[in-house]
Amino acid sequence: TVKISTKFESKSEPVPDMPTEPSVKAECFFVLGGPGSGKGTQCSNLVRDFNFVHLSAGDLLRIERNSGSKNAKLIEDICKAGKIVPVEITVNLIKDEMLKYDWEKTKFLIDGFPRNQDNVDGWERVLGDQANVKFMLFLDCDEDTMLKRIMKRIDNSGDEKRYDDTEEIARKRIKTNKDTCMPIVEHFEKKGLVKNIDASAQPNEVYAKVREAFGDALPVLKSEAEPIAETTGLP
Ligand code: UP5
Ligand code: MG
Repeated sequence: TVKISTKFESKSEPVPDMPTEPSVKAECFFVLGGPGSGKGTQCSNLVRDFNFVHLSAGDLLRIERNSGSKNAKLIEDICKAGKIVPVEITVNLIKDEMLKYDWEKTKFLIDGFPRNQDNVDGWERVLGDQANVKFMLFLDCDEDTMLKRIMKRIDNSGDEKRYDDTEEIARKRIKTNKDTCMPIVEHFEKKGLVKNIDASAQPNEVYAKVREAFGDALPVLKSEAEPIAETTGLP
């Protein structure tokens, strides 16, 4: 079974050896969009330029699957079916990663989560009191474009291929996106929490719009935070 942190637990007496939970709220941004819409690409751009931490739920699940842990088989089976893994697994992987950083100094990009109502409820249970979700960035892309991009990635990936990157599974992922993820985006949209980006353009054009959507919410530029030391010309 998976250990779930709940609000209920946090009311119990603190256990001396438990790591203390951060006292500040974590500033988070959900990054959603169908398979191949460019979530990973745009988050990488943001991390390259700004002080964000990028947590891809899909990447965390693939690492967990590859670790051979007790949940590995379940994760593999569900991902190969293009379905969504139970939130108890995913949200705890996300939280464990988040706890590695100083929340006072960090802004988190949560890529590919939440994807269904179970995910929304699980986030609320486990991180609802501790995280402040500023908005959801939605990368809007038509399904033909998504599939073409994934097919191209499959062709170019060689030995690095993701185990869920086959045409058949990609089509299932795209269907799940339409059936279960889009209603979640619409739910956030009704609450005025979605920034919608046309993700069908060239990567740099999309990136310009992504930066614009963040506006004042962008953390400091990396070049401002860590000035590059002057080189002496010596090796
Ligand atoms: N590319 C990117 N942008 C482009 C552009 N503007 N123009 C042209 N090409 C562009 O991009 C995909 C490809 O397109 C790349 O080759 C890129 O160069 C090119 P990428 O940035 O990787 O897109 P991304 O949206 O990240 O696509 P990805 O395949 O990662 O999306 P998925 O949503 O399918 O994958 P994810 O890893 O998020 O989830 C995988 C599976 O894990 C899910 O299907 C599900 O089974 C499971 N999962 C859960 O169960 N729960 C979760 O919370 C999360 C995942
Ligand atoms: Mg991705």
